[in-house]
Amino acid sequence: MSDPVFNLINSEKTRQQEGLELIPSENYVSKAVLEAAGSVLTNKYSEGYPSFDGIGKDGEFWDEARVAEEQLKNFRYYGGQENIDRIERLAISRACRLFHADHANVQPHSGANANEAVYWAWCKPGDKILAMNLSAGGHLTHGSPVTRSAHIYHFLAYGVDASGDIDYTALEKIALAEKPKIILVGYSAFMKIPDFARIAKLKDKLPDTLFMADMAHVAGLIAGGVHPNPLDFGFHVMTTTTHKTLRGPRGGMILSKGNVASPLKKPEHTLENIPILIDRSVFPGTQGGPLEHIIAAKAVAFGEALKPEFKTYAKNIVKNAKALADALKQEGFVLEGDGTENHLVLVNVKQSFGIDGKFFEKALDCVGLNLNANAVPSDKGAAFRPSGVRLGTPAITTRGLGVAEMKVIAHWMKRVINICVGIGEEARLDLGEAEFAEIRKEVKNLALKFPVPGI
Ligand code: DSN
Repeated sequence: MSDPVFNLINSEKTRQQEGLELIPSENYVSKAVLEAAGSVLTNKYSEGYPSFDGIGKDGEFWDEARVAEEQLKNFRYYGGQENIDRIERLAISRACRLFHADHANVQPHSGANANEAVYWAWCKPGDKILAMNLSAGGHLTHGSPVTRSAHIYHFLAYGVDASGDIDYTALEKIALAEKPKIILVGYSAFMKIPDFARIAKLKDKLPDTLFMADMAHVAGLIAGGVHPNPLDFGFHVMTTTTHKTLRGPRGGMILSKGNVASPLKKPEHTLENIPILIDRSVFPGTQGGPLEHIIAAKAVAFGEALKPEFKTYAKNIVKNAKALADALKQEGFVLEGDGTENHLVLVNVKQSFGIDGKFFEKALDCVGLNLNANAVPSDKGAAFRPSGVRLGTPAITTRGLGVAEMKVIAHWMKRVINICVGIGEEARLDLGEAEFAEIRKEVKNLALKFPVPGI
């Protein structure tokens, strides 16, 4: 193909093969997921939903007669859905099985869209939502003033304590005083396992509050059985992306507990009806046509996550993250929370070596190690010059790297720090060119021993 876009895609393939992806929210999908995402399903409009009576239980195993019967009951605005409906039902039923949900909406284009759809399903403008502070590890869509949601709803924030864990006392105090419509648990830069049982205890005193968990980062760990599932502790709703630890295509999803029924009939506004309220909020509330090629790729990824080998994968992600954390500490890096219980490590580079996170991120790019600069809880503002970097093991574990390689990575990172200290500032990165090139060669040699799947 002559379009220069394809040259750039090939260059990106090379970049992925020759470097190591340490961004904790990225992963490498299988060839099957890639094929589904690049399929002819992109040609199809299918606003609406397939019928889904009983889908969480046996949707995957319907016989032809049942499929034909259900086909007459779909809620689509376009014809020609006989294949699309079956694919979307498969995605829904596999997602329900993976996460013990009564219902799954697999249409959100992203995690941000999924979160907004839940807010819109349960809240009115001005309602209160209690979520984690961005600087403490929360996500932009959890109330950052730069988002649309922050202009619609009234966000309240909790943070972390000195140990780096959730400040549960503050969370409970604010929740009981303010009675928010949503309490949101779930983070983008947090290394501990939330105490879902403790938070869900608040349900007795807050009967009109929706308990929501944004599990985008750890969904694959939940699916793999190495992280608790908030839905098992009485949370009503769980949102996630599908491309992080879950290792599917880029996209979002909403899982919920409650009544599952036709989204055509306006349901009563109750917590039991949250699955139906969510369906109406995704479409037509906040999105148009679903991306059925991506939904097909989600279905394929969920099928992969249901296999026993995914449990081994999830276990290895955590094992590698702990090994990486230990190795970084050995090299003198100061870690927020002093380590990790999941897939992610947050390093306070400023406190460790007097270097800011952005400078270190750019220097690591020079050697083919990719991670991202990130705020740490003690940072005040400074979103573009944070003190930390965030890294994790989902992608490198997919490639097959193990504990021994974690030590090698930590040592490369320390060598890059030494170069940075010598250079003194990001504007002079070119001064380290020769030393960076030497490390880059070592990174490439190791990376090529662990091929990227799907390429
Ligand atoms: N942008 C994602 C992350 O990197 O954590 C969250 O949406």
